[in-house]
Amino acid sequence: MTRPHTLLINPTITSPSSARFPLSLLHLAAALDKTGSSEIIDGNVDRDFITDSLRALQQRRFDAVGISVMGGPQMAPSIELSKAVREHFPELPIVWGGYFPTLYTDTALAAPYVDYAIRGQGEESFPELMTALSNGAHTSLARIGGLSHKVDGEIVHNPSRRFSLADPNTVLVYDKLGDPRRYLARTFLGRRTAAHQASVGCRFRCTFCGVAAMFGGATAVPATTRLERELTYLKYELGADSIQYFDHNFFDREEDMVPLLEVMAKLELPWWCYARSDALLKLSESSWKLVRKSRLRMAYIGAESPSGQMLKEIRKGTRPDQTLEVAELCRRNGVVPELSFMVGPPENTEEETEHTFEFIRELKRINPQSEIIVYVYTPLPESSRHEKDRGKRPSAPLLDVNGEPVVFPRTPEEWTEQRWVDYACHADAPWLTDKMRRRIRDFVTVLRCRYPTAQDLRSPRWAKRTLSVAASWRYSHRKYNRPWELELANRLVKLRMPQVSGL
Ligand code: B12
Ligand code: SF4
Repeated sequence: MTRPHTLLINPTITSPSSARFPLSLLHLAAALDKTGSSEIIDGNVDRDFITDSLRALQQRRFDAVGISVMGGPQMAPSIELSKAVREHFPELPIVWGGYFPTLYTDTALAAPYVDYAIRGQGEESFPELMTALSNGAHTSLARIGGLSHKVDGEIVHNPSRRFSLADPNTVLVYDKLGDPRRYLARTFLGRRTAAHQASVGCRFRCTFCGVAAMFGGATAVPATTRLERELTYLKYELGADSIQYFDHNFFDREEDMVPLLEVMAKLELPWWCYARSDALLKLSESSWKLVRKSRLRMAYIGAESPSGQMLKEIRKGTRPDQTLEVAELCRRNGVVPELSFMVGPPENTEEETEHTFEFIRELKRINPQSEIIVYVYTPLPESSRHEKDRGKRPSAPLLDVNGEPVVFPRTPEEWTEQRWVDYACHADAPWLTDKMRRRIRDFVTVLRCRYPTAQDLRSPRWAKRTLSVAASWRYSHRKYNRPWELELANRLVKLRMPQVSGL
């Protein structure tokens, strides 16, 4: 049996200074290396990643390339890379994995340069696919869970794979990234922040969320030994001084979290995570003690909406009063809550948006340190939801600004159009009028000038202070419209937005 060789590629999505460990590829590499070998090229640090990928393929034998693809700004470079590989190595199989091919499998496979799509987690499906490909055993493809591919021009979806938390039993293969220290970034948390994902998945099924579509309401917590092994390596071998946890929803059941918090309290690395208001409110005082000891600095909480009705419709499972309460709880515990909202929903667009602005003001009164993130509500198409959830509580048909049904792209190329990149980034939606877009932009401009984010380490303090003073009369009198003077000043100072990528 031949040992398959795989080239794993993360197409560029962000700048080298914002690059974090490409955890997807590190996990895949650990799994692939059990039965073969792998190399990683990360387009976030390697700006010539297409040329370098082609060079690697020229110099060494690979059985396939595996490309990690997320909707939004990563689409265009993913297409460019795939086309280049197809042109120069027409026989080489191209495999797409990650959020885009999981949520839009048929769309990914509609492209002539995508041969295989792995839906969901790749640690089991991908090595099985590679073994089948390297042995020419194409008949065994039908048995690979989570695989979608083309048979005689028809797309075939194999059954999904069960959810699992694979432990590679060793520290992730960071050395495959060259010098892993270049991924340690100066952030709000520290001078050398590393990224890590402890638990995987989320047990909630919010209708709009890509995580629910990927995992279908399942979650798994790692063994404490695994967390301790990774953190010890990151702290003592690489010199990391803080951690950004990418867990989809860090605080799950308290009894499961306590052993992890104990490990983290021992290592005392200031941290950031995704969390839910209800989970934080339910945490006992003894667990909060561990949270403080482990130095949680900031928690990203999906507040989504101030409307109880909308929270029910999207199956969020939290209430607006819990959002207000968690802002206060975080204040008492020295944690900055980073609260994200979805404005501009397709129904009651204006009313819901203005209501959200007022609610944000109330949050700022309760805890002025709260960081606020304003997204546009861009639900997933019904076909992208997890198979267990499709058809359950479907949202009303989405209509554009002219009352016509919204038709989602059917090819990867269409997803690179600016309006769809904006949709994937929760920055715009087809039902928004120009007036509404302007209103949202104006509010955000006034808000972020009035309360510059603590994550902005670049702008000088005097500039932030000046902008805050300049914005205060607009903010206090609710005069958000056309803040031309703030836009002008902003162009000079370039304040940063609070965001996952901004950390
Ligand atoms: C780090 C990160 C980023 C980084 C870039 C990551 C990169 N590729 O270099 C940055 C900060 C740039 C980023 C940007 C965006 N992100 Co992002 N990001 C994440 C985050 C926090 C961690 C990703 C990660 O490392 N996961 C850990 C690894 C182990 O899991 P994984 O990536 O899912 O990989 C597994 C599988 O997907 C699969 N797989 C992945 N790749 C491949 C490849 C192959 C070949 C195969 C076979 C399998 C496979 O196997 C892996 C192992 O099981 C996730 C949340 C999360 N926890 O996943 C959000 C997340 C993926 N991002 C998301 C989004 C929406 C975005 C944005 C497009 C929009 C936004 N507003 O945030 C932006 C773009 C914004 C912009 N204007 O640039 C969503 C995706 C949801 C969706 N509907 O698609 C997530 C889930 C966050 C969320 N909760 O909403 N992101
Ligand atoms: S929005 Fe948050 S809580 Fe809801 S499914 Fe997604 S990750 Fe889980």
